[in-house]
Amino acid sequence: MTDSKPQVAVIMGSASDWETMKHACDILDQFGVAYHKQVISAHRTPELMADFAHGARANGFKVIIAGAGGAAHLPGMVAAQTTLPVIGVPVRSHALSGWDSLLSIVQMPGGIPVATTAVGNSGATNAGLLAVQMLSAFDADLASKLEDYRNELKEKVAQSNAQLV
Ligand code: RP5
Repeated sequence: MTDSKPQVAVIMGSASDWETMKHACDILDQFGVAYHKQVISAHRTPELMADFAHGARANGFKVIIAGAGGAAHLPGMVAAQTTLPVIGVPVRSHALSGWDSLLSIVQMPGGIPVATTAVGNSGATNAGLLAVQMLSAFDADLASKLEDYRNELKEKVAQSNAQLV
């Protein structure tokens, strides 16, 4: 995390979500995007959730990443109370392996979008990347870093092919 004003808020329903959500923060660190991270529970701290969502734009955030598991209402309920883009990360649950999380987050009613990622760590990684890509629409330096990132992915595939011989 840099010293500049956070552009991204990474929120999660419980500290138990951190093992997943840290993958989003790792990406933001990698791209030098300042972020704020916080546990906010839709069910256990509904007033805090509402205050956060209503104040998010005024507090300077550009994108919100929200991760939750089980009855994962946090992304949708935050999206209902802000017009900032919200990226929802379904955290893998113990009881239903994240099916519950995914369906809770993805099936939003028309009018209140949540950009839902894959379940678990890769979803959190992609949430970080998607936030960077959103910011890159207005930031040439980030756009350039994203090109480098994609080229590194291609290089890794090429290297993995070389290992097949
Ligand atoms: C959700 O309930 C959280 O997002 C978490 O994924 C799940 C379990 O929370 P804990 O009981 O581990 O705090 O609200």
